[in-house]
Amino acid sequence: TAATPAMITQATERQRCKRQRQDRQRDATMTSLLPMPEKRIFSGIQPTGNLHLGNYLGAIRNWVTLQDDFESIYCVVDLHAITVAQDPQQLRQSTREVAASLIAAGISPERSVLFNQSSVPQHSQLAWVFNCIARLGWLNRMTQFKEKAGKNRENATVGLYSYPTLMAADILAYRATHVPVGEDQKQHLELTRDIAQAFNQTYDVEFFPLPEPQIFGSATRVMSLRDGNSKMSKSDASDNSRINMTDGADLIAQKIRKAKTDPDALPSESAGLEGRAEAQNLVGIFAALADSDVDSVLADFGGRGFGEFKPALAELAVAKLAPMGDRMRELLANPGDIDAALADGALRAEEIAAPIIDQVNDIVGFLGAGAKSG
Ligand code: AQP
Repeated sequence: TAATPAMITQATERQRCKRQRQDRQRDATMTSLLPMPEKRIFSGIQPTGNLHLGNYLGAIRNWVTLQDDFESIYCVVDLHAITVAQDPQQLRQSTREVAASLIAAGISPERSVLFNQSSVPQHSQLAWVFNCIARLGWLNRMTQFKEKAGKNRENATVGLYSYPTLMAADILAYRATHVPVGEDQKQHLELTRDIAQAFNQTYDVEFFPLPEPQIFGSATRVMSLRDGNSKMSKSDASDNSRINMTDGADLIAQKIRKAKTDPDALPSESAGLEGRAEAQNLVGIFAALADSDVDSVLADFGGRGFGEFKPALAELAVAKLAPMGDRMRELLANPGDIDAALADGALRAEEIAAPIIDQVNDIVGFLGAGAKSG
């Protein structure tokens, strides 16, 4: 049978697509890709208030350990902070405080790269490219936006909505392979992997790695001390809901004493914590702080009531957290030193990110300083 005009159009379109694909492949081989890093960590934390026990046990403590085995890049994510209103003076202060907390917790600004996000422009550049890769449908599924925007969704900023594409850019501007986070960030990390894969497919390149989440420890999701069903969070209106890394010994003990519990004694096995959210949370916190596990804690405390358990937990929390609070206050006495450490970190971060973003620009087809392909 003779070819119809529609069939001819389809064949021409297929040939055009094939030619485009070949062109892109040729471009990609002309530009030899930067070698893929084997083990590189990126993680970030917002300067939006006091860091708390959830941030420490879910993320920061693991960051400290991972410094030994990975090339580690840690970032105070001030660009993310302005997705909700911030007072400029307060933002500057919070950025220094978070950096001081990280150093006090054991992040070494020499061994790791520690900086604030807005000092490295490649994060924003890549975020725009990813805004043009990610689909509305993918972002519409993000539960953090729904939680944070709440009922006043129409009034939420576009930045809050596109937060996950900036987070993908934070990680992939360094082609990081591993991302240590708390349980709550798992969905954003899955989106990062989707964006990396979609970029690679769109441009027929194996450029971005699909970063692995690293969610580990006995307290990957620390809950509020006032409600065992909601996450311990910086933005909770009640300061009694969280233990801040800056809280002194007396305040830590007082918050634990006041923590919501139930009237029953602790069980001897973890199955007995089912349906007891507050008890489960406090035992999980104890296990994480003691570098132990829930079963071992219950083996010691099973059959004993909160009247005995809470003072033991308070003593342990004070022993672990109070020295970090003291160290942080010492560091904050010299804000110029913190600024200098962050500025040095930003230079080192940009050294890694700049060639990666040059190559992204080249792959995408932007003409400019970094362009290699003709
Ligand atoms: N409750 C938590 N338990 C375990 N891990 C947690 N993280 C946060 N809360 C908990 C982990 O801390 C890292 C940095 O978090 P972030 O400050 O950048 O963002 P966030 O998750 O939005 O923190 P908050 O406290 O909940 O802030 P607000 O109240 O502003 O929303 C991340 O790795 C996170 O998983």
